[in-house]
Formats: sequence, structure tokens, C-alpha cells
Amino acid sequence: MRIERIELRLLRLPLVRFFETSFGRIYDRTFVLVTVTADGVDGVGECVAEGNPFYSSETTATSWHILRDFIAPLVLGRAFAHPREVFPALQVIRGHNMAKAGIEMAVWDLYARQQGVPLCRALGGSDPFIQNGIASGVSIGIQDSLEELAERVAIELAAGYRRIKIKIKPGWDLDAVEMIRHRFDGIPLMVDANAAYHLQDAPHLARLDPFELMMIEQPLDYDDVHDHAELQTRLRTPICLDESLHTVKIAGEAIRAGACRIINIKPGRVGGHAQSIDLHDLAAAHGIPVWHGGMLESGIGRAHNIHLSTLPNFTLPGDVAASRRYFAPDLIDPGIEVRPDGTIAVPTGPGLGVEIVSDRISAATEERLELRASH
Ligand code: OSB
Ligand code: MG
Repeated sequence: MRIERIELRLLRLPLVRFFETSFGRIYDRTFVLVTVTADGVDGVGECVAEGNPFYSSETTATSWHILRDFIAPLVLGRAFAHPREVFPALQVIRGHNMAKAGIEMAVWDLYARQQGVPLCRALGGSDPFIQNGIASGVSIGIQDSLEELAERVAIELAAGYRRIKIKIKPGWDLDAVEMIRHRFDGIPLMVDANAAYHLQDAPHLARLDPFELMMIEQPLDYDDVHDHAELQTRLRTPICLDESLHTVKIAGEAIRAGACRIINIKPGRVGGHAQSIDLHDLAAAHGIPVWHGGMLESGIGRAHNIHLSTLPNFTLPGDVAASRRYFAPDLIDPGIEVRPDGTIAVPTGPGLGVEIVSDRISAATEERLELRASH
């Protein structure tokens, strides 16, 4: 694959419903869509950096800058035999994993299309997941009242989702969990704190233990391993790390330190599919289950996530849910659907295997840039 062309688009899509985390509330999603072309074939990737640097230090503006000024010159005109070669080719750039993943994942799509296989096959997905679909969960943001939270939980359970995750922060934690446990007996339930607590909060967080949560996700600092390891010795609830695991190496350190018993994999956080496969394999080798996280992706990023979720150690339901929870309409048609049994079918066409609606992309585009290899 000799990369001839890279197209960047800054897109803005209104969210069907606001999404609130411990960082604040958002009403729309801006992101950079990356298209690469080689040998007349396109591949597309969604850079998951958000408009603000709250989940991660990357933003749509930093990823645009890094893609245009540093990644594109390293990739354009270069021939890759396999998408695995992309991440190492960008090694000179420190960090910026979301920008790197945007292009790396586009090259995976291109490669799978060229090979005429669905992306899940190129990634090494397992037959049972490819045939039967992947298990889907939902992430429910912080609401204005416990009453509204109960309504959201009821709606998602009725849709079939296999586990409920709620966002928590100080002041919106124990009462919310207690209400759900009281009203919805025995459902698979977990919480995500997005780094809203400190080690001193250990006694408070231990009060979650009696509720038998599947896990608590990222309770402490976004770049911490050490305090999570200490916290895990004081909690019965398994800790799952998200933000902290931005490289495979740090994930190895976290596992060895006992900082997490479960891992959330987001390809944007670690630099793409190849790094995600390595993280998946590392976790599997240590008996650590993984699940696929979500970044409020459009159907394009969501399709990438579905294909990656077919790897065999994705044994817990992911934050990979139906399009209609996020965007109406989505950028793909049909959108991603969840089936009544809480699974999502894996697209069977070449590459991502979804139909991208170019008119919707054009309508959502705020900025566009095309870069070409010099011949
Ligand atoms: O921490 O998992 C997170 C969304 C944006 C940024 C970070 C996170 C999330 C979610 C939503 O939890 C997952 C989704 O539904 O896409
Ligand atoms: Mg999270």
C-alpha cells in the first residue's frame, strides 16, 4: 500500500442527548475523520480526540496539527506491506496516540478492503464472536436527578443491553448505585469515575463494595498506576483502568503492580488496532479480561470498535452501543443496531463493511484538508 492521499475532515455532529461525565456536559461531538488512499482504494479512520483536553490531553485541534504537520509527511508516499508497520513508522512522535490511531485504523480498513476481507478477519477475530456478534453494554452519563437516571436505566435494559455502566463523581455515586440496586435487582452494573477521586477517598469508595459491582473504572488520576495498586488492596470491587493505560508497556506495569483486574481497550488511547491487539494479548496472557471502551464515536469509529471486539479476550460487554443512542442520523446507513439479546452483529463486507453516507459527511464538515504524495 503506497499511501497517495490523506484527507482530514473536522466534523461536528449534535448528540441525540447530552452526555455528562465528571468533566462536564457536552451536547455535540467534534472529531477528525481521516481517509487514506492507496492503489485507488480508500480506508477510513475516526480520530477520537474530543474538542476539549479533559479525558485526554489531545484535542481535535492538536490531532489536526499532528496529523497534518508530522504524521502526513511520514506516511505520504510511503509503502506499507501491512498496517502493523504504521505505528512503528510514527515512533519519532511522542504521544498523540489518538492522532496516530486515526491514520493507523484507516490503513487497516484500506488493507482489509484490498484483501477483500472484513476487518475482523484481518485483526484476528474469533469465529464465535464474528458469527454470533459482540456483547453490548451502555454508558449512562450523570443525570439531573436519580429519577431521570432510573428512567435511562429502564430504557437501556428494555433495549437488551447486557450491562449498565453509570458515570460517577463525588456527590453522584453511592446514592445512584444504591437506587439502581434497589430498583433493578441483580443487573450487571459498573461505574466509571473518570479520575474524579483521590487515594484518600478509599474508605468512601469501599462503601461501593456491598453493591457487588462488576468493576470500578478509573477511580484515580488519569496517569496513575501506583495509587490504583494501593487502592485495589483496600477494595473488593475490581478496578478497571482506562485513562491510565495509554501504552502497552504501562499496561504491563499496571498488571504487575496489581493496579487493575480488568482492562478497558480503546484503540485511540493506545495508538490504533495493532497496539490494541498487543494490549489484548498481554491481558490474556495474565488472565485479565478486557472489554471495548467507547468515545462517543460515529458509526465509522463504532464499526472499527465492533471489528476489534471480536478478538477472543473481549469477554465482557463493551461500551459499543447502537447508533441511535448518539446520532440521528449517524454517518452510516443503516446505523449500528443492538439486537434484543444485547448483541451487535459484525459487518460481513470488506473492510469496515458499513455504508458511509457522503452527503451526511459533507453536511457535518467544518473544515477539510487534502494532502497528496509528491510523485
Ligand atoms: O471514560 O469511557 C469513558 C466517553 C467519552 C470519553 C470517555 C469515556 C466515554 C464513555 C462513553 O464512557 C462511551 C460511549 O458510549 O461511547
Ligand atoms: Mg472510562
